[in-house]
Amino acid sequence: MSDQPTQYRFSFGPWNIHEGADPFGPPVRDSFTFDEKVKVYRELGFVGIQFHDDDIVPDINDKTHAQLMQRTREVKQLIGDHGLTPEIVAPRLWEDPRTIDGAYTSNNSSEREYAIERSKRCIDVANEIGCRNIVLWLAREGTYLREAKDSAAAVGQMSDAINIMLDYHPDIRILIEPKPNEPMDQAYIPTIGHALGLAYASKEPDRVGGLIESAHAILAGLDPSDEMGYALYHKKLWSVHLNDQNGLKFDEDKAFGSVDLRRAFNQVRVLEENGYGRNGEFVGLDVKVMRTQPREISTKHLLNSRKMFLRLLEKVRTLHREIERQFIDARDYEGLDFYILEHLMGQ
Ligand code: XLS
Ligand code: MG
Repeated sequence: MSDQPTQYRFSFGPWNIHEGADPFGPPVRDSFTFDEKVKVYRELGFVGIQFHDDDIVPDINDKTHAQLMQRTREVKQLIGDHGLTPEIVAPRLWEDPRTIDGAYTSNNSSEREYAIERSKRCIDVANEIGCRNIVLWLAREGTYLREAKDSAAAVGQMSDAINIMLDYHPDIRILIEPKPNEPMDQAYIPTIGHALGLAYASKEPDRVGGLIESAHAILAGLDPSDEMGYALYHKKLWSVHLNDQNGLKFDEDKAFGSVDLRRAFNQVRVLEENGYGRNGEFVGLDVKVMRTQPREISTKHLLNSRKMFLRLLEKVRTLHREIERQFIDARDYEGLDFYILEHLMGQ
């Protein structure tokens, strides 16, 4: 296993340190400022930072281009001073009044135009901060009510938007992050297969790939490691958002491995065995701390998720391949099952 990377690089986004508000109640912790958050990355063992465009430039819609660039340069300097690399920038296309009914797939043409303009701003910011990965979490591209939109036309609208972005800047890559629901009842791009369909339909398939979030795959009723394997085969797994999810409910973003250790093990296994990270991909976490956690210890979920990845990596690397092969050859999957369980339990 000597040709495999011993060191993975980890990232998270500023929204992963948060105040604990949920749809039923207000914040329960005081905020950390952006500058305070940036300081804790290295302490927690993270070197990559994931961004939404307005994490970098708050109130982005109200800024002139010059202000946009100025603020971006300040953030670039700040994160650089802390030794952090910007991994991704994602346009936040779901909070503006103009994206109530979708962004690229809104039924209103001026709202669709806003979504394109906002995406271009996001690309300007990404370019200035030195990041070529644009993540599209297509939050509101879907419906509450099937009859409200034309699902075939919607695919064309998303495809057109992707092509416009590719044309807008020759260096960027687009990473589509699928999710089957929430905030929408049904999203148009629920799985990585759908995402990669859009990638191949684009004018430059080499510049469009995917980002898989564990919880999103689970919400789609799928196994995240198989979703990852699918994208890895296509050489289109350009980032991951590891986390965990307790069944089919709201997107919980629980600490990685906290619900299903074996499911987490298999995600680490598929990444490790297929050379994930060798082309500079980060291991991203998209995790939320529990609402009950006091402010001063509200970053433990990040620390623990990273630790869990590394502990499971050890488990992947110390699996006896010969024993595994013998079980597989004998088609003794009961034996293999118990071997894996014992290995995970430390025996
Ligand atoms: C939400 C998504 C979001 C993206 C970035 O469910 O996970 O946080 O990762 O826009
Ligand atoms: Mg995510």
